[in-house]
Amino acid sequence: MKDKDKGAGMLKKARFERIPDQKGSKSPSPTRAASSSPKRASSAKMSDSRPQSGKSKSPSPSRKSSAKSRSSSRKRDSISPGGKKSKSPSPNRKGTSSASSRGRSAGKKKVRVKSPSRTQSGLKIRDLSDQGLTAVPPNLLAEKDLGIVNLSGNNLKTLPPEITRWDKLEKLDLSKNYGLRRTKANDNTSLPQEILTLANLRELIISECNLQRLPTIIWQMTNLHVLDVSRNKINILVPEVGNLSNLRKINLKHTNITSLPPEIVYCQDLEEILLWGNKISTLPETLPELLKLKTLGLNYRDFCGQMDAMREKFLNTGQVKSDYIPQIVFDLPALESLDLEGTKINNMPETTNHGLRELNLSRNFLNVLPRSVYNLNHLTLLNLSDNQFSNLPDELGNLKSLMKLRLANNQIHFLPLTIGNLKNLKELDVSFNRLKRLPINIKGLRNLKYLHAEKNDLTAVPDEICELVELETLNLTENNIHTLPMRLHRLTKLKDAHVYDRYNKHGLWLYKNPLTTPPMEIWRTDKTEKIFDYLKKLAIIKTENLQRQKMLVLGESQCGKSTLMMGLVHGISLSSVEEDDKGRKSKQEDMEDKRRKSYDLEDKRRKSYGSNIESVVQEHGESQPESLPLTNKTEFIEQTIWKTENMVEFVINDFGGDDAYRISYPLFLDANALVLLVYDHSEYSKNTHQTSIGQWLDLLSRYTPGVAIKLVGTKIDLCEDFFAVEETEDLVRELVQEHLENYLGKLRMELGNVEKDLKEAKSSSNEEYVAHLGNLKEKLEYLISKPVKIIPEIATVSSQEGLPGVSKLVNSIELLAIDTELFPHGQRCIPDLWNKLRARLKRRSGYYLSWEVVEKVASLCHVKEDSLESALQYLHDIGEVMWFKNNPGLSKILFHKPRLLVDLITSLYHHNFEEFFNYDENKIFMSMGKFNKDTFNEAVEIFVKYGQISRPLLSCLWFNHRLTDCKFTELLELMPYLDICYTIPQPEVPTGNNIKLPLMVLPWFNKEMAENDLVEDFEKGPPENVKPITLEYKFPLRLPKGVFERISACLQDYVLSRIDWKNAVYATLEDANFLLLCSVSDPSSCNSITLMIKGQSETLPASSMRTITQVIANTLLKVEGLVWKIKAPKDAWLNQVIQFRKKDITTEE
Ligand SMILES: Nc1nc2c(ncn2[C@@H]2O[C@H](COP(=O)(O)OP(=O)(O)OP(=O)(O)O)[C@@H](O)[C@H]2O)c(=O)[nH]1
Ligand SMILES: [Mg+2]
Repeated sequence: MKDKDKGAGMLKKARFERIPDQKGSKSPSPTRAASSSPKRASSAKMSDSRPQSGKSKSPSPSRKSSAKSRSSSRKRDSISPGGKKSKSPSPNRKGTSSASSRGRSAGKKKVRVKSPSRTQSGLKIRDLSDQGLTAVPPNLLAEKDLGIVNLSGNNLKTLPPEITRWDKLEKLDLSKNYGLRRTKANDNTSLPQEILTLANLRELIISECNLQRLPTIIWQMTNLHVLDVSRNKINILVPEVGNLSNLRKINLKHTNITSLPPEIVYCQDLEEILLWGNKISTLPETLPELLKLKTLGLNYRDFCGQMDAMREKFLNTGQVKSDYIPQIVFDLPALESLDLEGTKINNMPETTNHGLRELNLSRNFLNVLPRSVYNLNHLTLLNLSDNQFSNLPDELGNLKSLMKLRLANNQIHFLPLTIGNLKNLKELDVSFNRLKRLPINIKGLRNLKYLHAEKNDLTAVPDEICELVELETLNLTENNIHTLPMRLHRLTKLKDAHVYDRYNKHGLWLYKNPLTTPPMEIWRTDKTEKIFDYLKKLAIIKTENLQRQKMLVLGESQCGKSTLMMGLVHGISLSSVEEDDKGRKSKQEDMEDKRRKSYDLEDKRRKSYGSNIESVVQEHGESQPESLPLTNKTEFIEQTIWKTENMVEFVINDFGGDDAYRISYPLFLDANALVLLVYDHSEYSKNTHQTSIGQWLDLLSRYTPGVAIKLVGTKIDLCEDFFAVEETEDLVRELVQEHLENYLGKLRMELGNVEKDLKEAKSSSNEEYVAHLGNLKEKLEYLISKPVKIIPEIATVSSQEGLPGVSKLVNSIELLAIDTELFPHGQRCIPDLWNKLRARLKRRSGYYLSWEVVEKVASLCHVKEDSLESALQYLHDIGEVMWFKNNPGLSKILFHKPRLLVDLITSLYHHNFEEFFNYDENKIFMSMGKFNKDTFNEAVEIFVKYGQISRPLLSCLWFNHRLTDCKFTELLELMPYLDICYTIPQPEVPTGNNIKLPLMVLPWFNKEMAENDLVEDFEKGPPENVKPITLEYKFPLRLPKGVFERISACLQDYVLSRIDWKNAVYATLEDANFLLLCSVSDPSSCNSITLMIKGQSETLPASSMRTITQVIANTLLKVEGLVWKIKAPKDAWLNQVIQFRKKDITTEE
């Protein structure tokens, strides 16, 4: 019998199942078969003393009667295949009648299964069953290489001597040949002597041949592995069966035998003895000698025989002991399945059935189990239903292999707490008991699929049940439950409610409970969605102190992020935008329309977003300035505030996906935020994985380890059909999983390498290098423990009409926001003073506030010094301010109007420079910058090629900000702290031609590559005859985009002069020159950076080295998930000139 998980769990009547053998059995020693061991003698003794044995306690008489009544009530309630109804009101039934009728019709029709024509070993298979043959056809006898011959259902009387030709025959089926009948003991005609020549014959089927005696020749066929003699009324199995020393399976069903000869144990390889359909009264005492016997198929009920009511009553009340099941049954060491259902036992002896996988003790009078049962560590099924148990011991938790535990119809008041240890449990049936509550440890049953707790006294459902995410059925019918846990929606596999699946209650069942939450009109349903929606809403509404949270919307350019935000925030779909367009514009403008459609959408977005962002609008202090041409691509970041209908509030940062903006991402990434990682679901494939999802996971792993990520697939309207959407979803899941495993795999491999290096380094007395490796090891361990958290459920949406999937996404975002495991900071009680602080800070003018001002404002609001940091962190988390607490350069200033910071950066970075720097369309360039077309183009070229911006050009770029000279200078001073640029001091006397003179440099825009011979030039260059010291920074996970450029920007404060390339920096310092070079031409795929440094002489330029390495370290350390290893000469380590920890840079002497 196969173990079917599905449906099996819901069977009302206890069922007993076999699990296929998974254990290999050893062959016995040849001596064992014939020996008469002391054990055999002792088991014989035990059996003799049977009537006196009796260790079990008698069950209390009072329990018995109520057990019976509960049992009968349960039966009344159950649905029978015959169509008996359930007491529960009108539940839905699912496919029951059709299934049964299908079953019946299949039974009538005789289906002939076509057998394969060759065996696995390549021998022929010949099926001549049911052909009315009276003799074996000569052509069959002539055939060679026969492996299997099926002659069943014919009218053969014997086999001819020519069968000797079937020398390779492995299996012979002679069943249902009634002519083989044989009555006399010495009549061998049915099976000729020649059969003994078939040395390869392993399986002989001679069942249902009307034999009264088995042909004696069988007992000489010692090569047989399988012998089936079932359905022949032979009455007795002769001792000669012991000759078949290779026998593995013997089928003796319906043979009228009443016992087995003791000699059966000489068949030491026996794994299976089938005895069903016989009235077995005794078993040989020697049976436990069969060390491989897995299956003993017999009806154990026969042992208790016909029982009168009086005896049954005595057994029920424990006044007599039920010792009629032979002790040897409990001593079969390899037995896998023991079915004692309905054997009326009231005690069970200690067992040594160590191989037991299934134990069915249902429908008995048991109230206690022997201790040895709890040591059966292979047990996968334990059925104790319909007994008299009132409790179960803690040892139940030892049965770690259990997959099915059936305890229905007992009088159990409490489940032991150790039940939570049964990690493999898939089915737990505790219905029809007296449980008042389920233990909280139930949350340990992570694999549980079916939980039946019908008809108990449960007054509540523990919240922990919401952890059982595999649950498909939760039957709580007829209890005393008033409220369902609010997090029940986490049980995503619990989809149906009040339905039947093959006569069994399936899904969530709640009938006959005094439920008020949710109310009846909600819970009476056949889909749990309605119930879950209600509970979700309730959970959100009931969440106290829910603070506004930050949401980062990231993904490839044009994947549909901003369009989705329109749908999410305003319910506006793409088609409604198009409708609006049509209403407003004439036909002649069609061409123009198409060109500008994207701008309108952008305009619309801006307007709608704007209406929601009071604080953001206020930050400008005036209406939106005249805007330069817009495209439908987001420029850097669009910020908006979104409050859902259920009052969950977010500040959304919708990032422009274009590459141009990547350098500034890190400032706005935040590990406390919820990330929506958006990708185009219609275009997703293995090939596009890296660009659409992979690179974003990498980015987040580097900058925000541990961040929570919700994957959102857009444009499902462009997918072929529903199945394509689902298929892609599976692929996304698979590749994302693979991606993260690869990432962790790399970290683990690196950790292994570092540990090895560390061992070697420890013996080299190079302390500084050991410290560097130690740091690296800690970082790797930290990152391994903190991978990004991918929310398992992927949202698939479309921004077309109806916004399919969007409301579900809103729902799941709301739930994520109240998940305290993901966002522990999301619910906190905030002192009123902090809100006062917020208001006062916001009222301040300027782009940022110095720390002194912040402290002053705080003291005015009575926010004490020791809570100022927490207050600012809170305001940062809710998006009201930006405070870079861990950034040494920025930690002492506060961006109290984040929108202004965004605008400042946005004005420098554009994905569409050509469109943007259109001299003819923008009078600003002429009036502000005093450019003519040529000088303008020249200045622009210098900017887009080398990243150098002159003062007039910068004035144009910042035109929107309407800056006074003073403010201009203030911002210019601020910019380098953002690590994206450096400034160049200007001559004190204006030169007049400042149109090309660089004022600010953004290394990100530098497109010029270093020449190949740069290293050689550096080595030969001044000071000559000094060999450079070379340091290599190795990045096993590659350097994220923009990091090299940020190092380049940060070096500016410490160098006297410099030359920049896209992939290199050459600079001079007081006492040294250095060259910093990427390993490959593209810094974004660089896995190592080389630093070459030359002092004035051969001595180490210690001070310069410390400064440069500290600048590099400080920049790299801002990337929390980045790991790097420094390769440097030992001398440099010993002199401690290589900096790798976070430190302020101090210039020596
Ligand atoms: N068919 C279809 N088109 C969509 C959907 N969502 C967005 N689009 C189109 O995809 C294009 C890009 O959409 P955006 O929302 O601007 O993409 P984005 O991800 O914000 O792009 P960036 O701002 O550049 O990062 C636009 O032309 C939209 O009309 C959708 O669900 N279905
Ligand atoms: Mg966008």
